[in-house]
Amino acid sequence: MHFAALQSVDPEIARLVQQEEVRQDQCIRLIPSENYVSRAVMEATGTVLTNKYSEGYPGRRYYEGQQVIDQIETLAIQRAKALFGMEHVNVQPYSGSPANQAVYLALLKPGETVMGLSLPFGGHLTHGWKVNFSGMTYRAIQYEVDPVTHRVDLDRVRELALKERPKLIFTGGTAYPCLWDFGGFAQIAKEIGAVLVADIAHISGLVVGGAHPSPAGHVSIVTTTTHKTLRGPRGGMILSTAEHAQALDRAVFPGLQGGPHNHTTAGIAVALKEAAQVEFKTYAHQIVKNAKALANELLARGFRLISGGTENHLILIDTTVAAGERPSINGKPAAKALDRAGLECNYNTIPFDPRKPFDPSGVRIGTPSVTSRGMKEDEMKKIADWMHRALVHVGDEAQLARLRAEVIEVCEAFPPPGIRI
Ligand code: DSN
Repeated sequence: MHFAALQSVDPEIARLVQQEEVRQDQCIRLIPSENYVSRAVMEATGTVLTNKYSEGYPGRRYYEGQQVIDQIETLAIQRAKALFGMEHVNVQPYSGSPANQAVYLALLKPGETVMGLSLPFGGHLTHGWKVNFSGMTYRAIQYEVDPVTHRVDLDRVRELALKERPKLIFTGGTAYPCLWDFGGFAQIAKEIGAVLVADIAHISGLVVGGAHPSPAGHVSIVTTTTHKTLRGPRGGMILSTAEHAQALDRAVFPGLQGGPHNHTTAGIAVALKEAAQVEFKTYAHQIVKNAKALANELLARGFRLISGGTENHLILIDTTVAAGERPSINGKPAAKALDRAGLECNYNTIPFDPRKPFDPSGVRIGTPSVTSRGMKEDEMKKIADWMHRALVHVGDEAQLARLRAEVIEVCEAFPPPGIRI
């Protein structure tokens, strides 16, 4: 892209932005929570909307001059309601953690009980993990996955829920490669009178594209980021039944935040319009097809995958299991070697990990970004092969550089949205 003004005012930052653009273009981005936004989304976020304060909500603001901003926020809300099938939407949370924070503020008093999937088992910090505000402020009960299947076992969740009586139950996570049974959770929540929240940050694009069951009709509250599979700008949303609308809106503003980031709201509105197109359904289904193809190719090369594969966009690999010429390697050095070969991922804990989160046993990969650039099953085979070879040659910089060159050549044929298309 051209940054004429930026180039002239601050060539140092312009150069770094351009370097990042090239980096994103020339590597296989496998971090499952990342994506490439379209040029339209990027244009909407880089506008005069960033100049405006709009504390409050459409029609009820604390600043004048909202003639245009109100229309933008209303469009974003209407589009989200239609796509997700929920009665109420707040598009102002700055991201996923603030969205979840608002849910707590609206529904729980400090010391009351929340239940969520434990972080080292694939959950999220804000679902009650001890070093997060959620675990420090509330009484957090954490469920885990089954040691054999690596799936959430609803019988155990129910047992725990009946014993601990949480007021709030979170579903959702960041490293869970299986489908969520929102209906099953809803029955448990109903039995104990808890409010059920679906944090669909990772899978919201799959949900609107019909590639993952929707939580609508099962849960009272849905939270999501907007920049993962949904392919919007960095932001957050809370969607709910009418019953919780007022409390959630008050929690976001004035409870937690000041003025909404209007340029982000516009970008979210554009992304939601894109997600309503038929092409997005094809995209969402291809993400899952690619993830399954990649998982199968990895299994064929002897990789140990948590849950044995994937049902969504992400794959969790236990890199400590050696196979043939590939040695046992911890997640962190594995992720670093893969990055040097042009395959960007993150190291991650695996269920029942004997190692620490900063040096865990696995890596987490996913297919939203490579699918956005048009890669399909054939390229997944190449990626699995590159991953295998990079981990065979983990300390061999010349081999990693050779792989890097192959990666760049293949990337050249798949222009990423927002960068070359
Ligand atoms: N940081 C996000 C992820 O990578 O999954 C979750 O918030």
